[in-house]
Amino acid sequence: MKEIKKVAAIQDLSGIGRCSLTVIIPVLSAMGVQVCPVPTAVLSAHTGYGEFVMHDLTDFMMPALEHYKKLNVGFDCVYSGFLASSEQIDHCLEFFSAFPDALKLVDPVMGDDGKAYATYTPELCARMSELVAVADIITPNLTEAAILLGEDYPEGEVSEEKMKSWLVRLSDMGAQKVVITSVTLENGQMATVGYNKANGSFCKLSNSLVPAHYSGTGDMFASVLIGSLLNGKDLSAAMSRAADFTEHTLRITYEHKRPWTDGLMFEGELGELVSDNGVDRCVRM
Ligand code: PXL
Repeated sequence: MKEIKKVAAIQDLSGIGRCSLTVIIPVLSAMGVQVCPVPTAVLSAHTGYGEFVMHDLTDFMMPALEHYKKLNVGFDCVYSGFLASSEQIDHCLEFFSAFPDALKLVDPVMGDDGKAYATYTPELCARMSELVAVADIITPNLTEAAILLGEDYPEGEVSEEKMKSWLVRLSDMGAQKVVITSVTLENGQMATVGYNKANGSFCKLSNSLVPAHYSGTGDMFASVLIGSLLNGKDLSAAMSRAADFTEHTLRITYEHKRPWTDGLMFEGELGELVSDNGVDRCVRM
């Protein structure tokens, strides 16, 4: 029997509006990967609803880690995402250092469409670079990449040259592999761009634009990326699989005219993730 890989997912649990753990658990399970949630907060609904109830679980994280150490559990990947307080940065750092052999993926969740999320304080955003410094791979969207680099959010189309320079600068902050999502390149298509410092290669992937935005899209992308990497794909093949499945679910959601807060209608599509198919469509930049 194939070995089942384990991911510690340091993320929130939001009851309504598919994002974070309600996306990560089903997606990675469909890809044959076990998710061990380390909830950072429990919310009635994600912060995009404007009104929500949130229970911060900062005090839960270290006792949970101590328990895992006592149990001697190993993780193949430690994946951090939505955090509820700047103290949780310290706790994530403890998780990363407790499992040195695990793939360290930091999704520096902070905002989208040029704006920070409601609960993200300037202090929390400033400290996100501490996680980026210890990561193997990071997956910011364009907004988060701009925040990490202290740049203005680029409205409209951006040049490949600018994205290459941002990828290198982000990688200089720590991670060997950097992927930036939600980039509009000069051809007007929705692009994902990646950099692998180990061999100095850049790649890009274009997807046709779905003219809408939905919550949890970044969580979908990062989950499929992790599942693909843990199933043995390389960075460009994993980016392709993640971007193509994300586009597929975006399109279905758009056709059903769902409100953006509902997130992606992926449940009927999970079967597509079970088989290990997908074509590497990345091209060199
Ligand atoms: O998908 C990012 C995300 C995760 N978790 C919560 C959020 C958001 C974005 O709004 O509010 C609670």
